[in-house]
Amino acid sequence: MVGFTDEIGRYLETKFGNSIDEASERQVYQALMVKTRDKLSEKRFDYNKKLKDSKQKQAFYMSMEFLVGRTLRNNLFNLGLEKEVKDYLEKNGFTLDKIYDIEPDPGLGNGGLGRLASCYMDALTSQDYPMTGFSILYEFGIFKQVIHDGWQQEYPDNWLDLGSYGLAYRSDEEVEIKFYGSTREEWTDKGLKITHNDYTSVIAEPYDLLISGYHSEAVNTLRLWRAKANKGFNMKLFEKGEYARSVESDVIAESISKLLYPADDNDTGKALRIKQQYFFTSASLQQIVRNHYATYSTLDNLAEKVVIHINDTHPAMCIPELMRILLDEYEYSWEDAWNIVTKTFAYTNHTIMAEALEKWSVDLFKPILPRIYSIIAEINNRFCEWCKRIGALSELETMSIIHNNMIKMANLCIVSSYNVNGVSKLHSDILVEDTFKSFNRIYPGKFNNVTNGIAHRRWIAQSNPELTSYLNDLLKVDFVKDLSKIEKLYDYKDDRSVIEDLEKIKLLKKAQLSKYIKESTGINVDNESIFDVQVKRLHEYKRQLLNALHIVYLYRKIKFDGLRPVPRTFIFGAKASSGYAMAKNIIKFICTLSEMIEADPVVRNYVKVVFLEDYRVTLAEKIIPAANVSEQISQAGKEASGTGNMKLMLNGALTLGTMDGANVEIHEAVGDKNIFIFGLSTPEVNELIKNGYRPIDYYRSSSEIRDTLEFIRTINLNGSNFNNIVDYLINSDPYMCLADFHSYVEKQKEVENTYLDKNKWGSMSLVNIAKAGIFSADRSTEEYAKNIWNIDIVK
Ligand code: GL4
Repeated sequence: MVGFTDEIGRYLETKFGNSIDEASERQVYQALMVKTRDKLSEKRFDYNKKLKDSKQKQAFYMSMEFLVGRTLRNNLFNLGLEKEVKDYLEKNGFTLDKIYDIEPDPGLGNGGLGRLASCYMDALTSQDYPMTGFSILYEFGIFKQVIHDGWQQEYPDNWLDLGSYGLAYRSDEEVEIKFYGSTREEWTDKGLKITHNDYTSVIAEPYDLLISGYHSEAVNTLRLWRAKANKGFNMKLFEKGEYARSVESDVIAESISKLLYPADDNDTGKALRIKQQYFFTSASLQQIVRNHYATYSTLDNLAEKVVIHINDTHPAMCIPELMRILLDEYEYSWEDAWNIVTKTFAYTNHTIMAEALEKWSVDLFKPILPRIYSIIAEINNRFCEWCKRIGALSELETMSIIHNNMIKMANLCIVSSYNVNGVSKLHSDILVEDTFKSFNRIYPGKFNNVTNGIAHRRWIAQSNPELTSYLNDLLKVDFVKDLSKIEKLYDYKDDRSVIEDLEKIKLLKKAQLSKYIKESTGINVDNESIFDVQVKRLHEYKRQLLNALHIVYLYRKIKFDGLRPVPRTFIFGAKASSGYAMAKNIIKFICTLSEMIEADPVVRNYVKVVFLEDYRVTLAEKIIPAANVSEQISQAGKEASGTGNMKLMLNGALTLGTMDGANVEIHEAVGDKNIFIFGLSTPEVNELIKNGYRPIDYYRSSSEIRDTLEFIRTINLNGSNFNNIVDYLINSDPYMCLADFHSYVEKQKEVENTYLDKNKWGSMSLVNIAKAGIFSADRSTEEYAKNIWNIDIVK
């Protein structure tokens, strides 16, 4: 049998005319990417055959974002080829890690929501569940962040130049997507016939990224659609003399798969976003229906064989699109079509932030998608009629799908799906008790919870091989296959020698990160200092600002009051959406603190602030294993779940957090003694809002707050001042940084004191690792598969 490394050698010879010892790193990279893809294709062939023969139910996961992260290491690891390849390359003078570094990090997502989709694909595949992901092949993923003079600047991320080797183009499965035009209703002997005329069409080209599982049979597909102009269509218009319209398709196609919208949890309300959403949902639905019909010659059993998951509201147009296909292309009656549709879709809500609950103005939407609009309007009419009949008329203002000339996509999803879930216990409770209370009353049993999880193979086995191999030797259980087994570590929570070993590994990971920090920022950090990490998107509700206020507090105390705290390195990583001015100000503020502290010969011995630019999956893999403290300090009730909190815990960081999102469940898992919880709870936040939150009262009654804020007014570095931030905190402070300030500062002191007791800290850290099993994406996806999707593994 020809071994994998022989194939690499042969590829280099036939493709480049080089033997391995003459090849460049780039050539070796290309050979590895292509040959790994081919290997997965082969494997997929067998898997697909089994899947087809079994005719079992399959899940389709629709998401505007899949933040896949680099693929090569993940694939070699999963296929069990990493060691063989590493040895082969080393023998020939190459370092595998350097080859990995050539791969661009496909940034096809903004943050947590997109990364979750990828963790779920990895986990389902590792467990042999049949699942296909659908999204867009963005030419430019999330922008590359460069910090210039403390300000974020955005640069295009041209990932496809070196990233495309992993993709397989499937020219045989192109589909046509129609925009604009008008619809015509016509009564025929078969009933009402609706035709869509004068439309502009675009072609969706499929590119497949094959997803490997860890020691599994399955290879699943992430299908990414790329938009292409429909040339044939152009010609017809051109002949009709409609020259300007003849190029419309080119213009639309050019833009649709051009770039990922760089806003996490808020919607910019752009026509292009509507087109992107419809483009990929229509392409995916057409393909699903076509394949189903080819197998069964009917769509009557669609819901028995297919479940389509809607990842937040972005793919909600799946719903009217399936209605359209059933009504207009397969001539189903409304009732029969609706009966199928309402058994096919399940929806996850990922945020309750008002600005993130997608709404489209009818005036914007209707001309772009006239037929889809008319279907949504009809769904809404029937829903409203039904509400009248069941006596829910008074709640229609919140539940109606179209209200005040706006289409509310979450309402469309709830009405049309058979299941709606939130992403942590707290978040799911808020959905039924508050955000979607009325819906929960009229649809009892439709709402439930699946707490998020992480692909632990990436987030410990691959990114922290030192810890993984130590735990493998110590525990002698296969926790990489089944993370619940890591709980065996709990038996060692009082074992000093294990605690010391873990501490040594942490120090090693800290040293590796320090080296990176030095290279990328020039800052020397002390590896013995507490590595205090806050990495996530920059959002006011996540309260990076509260963290910064504590840093200013420490700065003042050290400089003016002689405080000598345990040395600490505050590490930040965060992208701000390009149009989000306050978020960009906060980055500038943090960078200014960093610079100010570096310039102070005393303070810098105790505190360092490092802002690492371009936070992304690859950088997370470096930072997370090195963290001692995991900052999860969002205002209670605002962070739906968080998943970084889980990754950090699994790598032994202690959570300093509010009772928000999945922090609540981390607290439950590790117990009160092994976590640092502070701040207002969700009911307390709500109470304070009800009574009228006045940040100025906190400012007036606390000299610490006053001194901290007034000190910020005196900061003036290179002409920048932060009066705007101070005024914002005193006058509005929508996420209550001032209300939680004291509680946070007190907890930070406790963190510091605990760190001094190495043994205690080490034991707490160990307990966090041991109790992380429930946060594996294997557990979450198993819940989806069994409780919501009703799918089986492929045998
Ligand atoms: C998010 C939530 O903000 C985040 O708490 C959650 O972990 C993630 C995945 O469920 O989804 N919602 C949006 S929008 N972006 C997110 O990251």
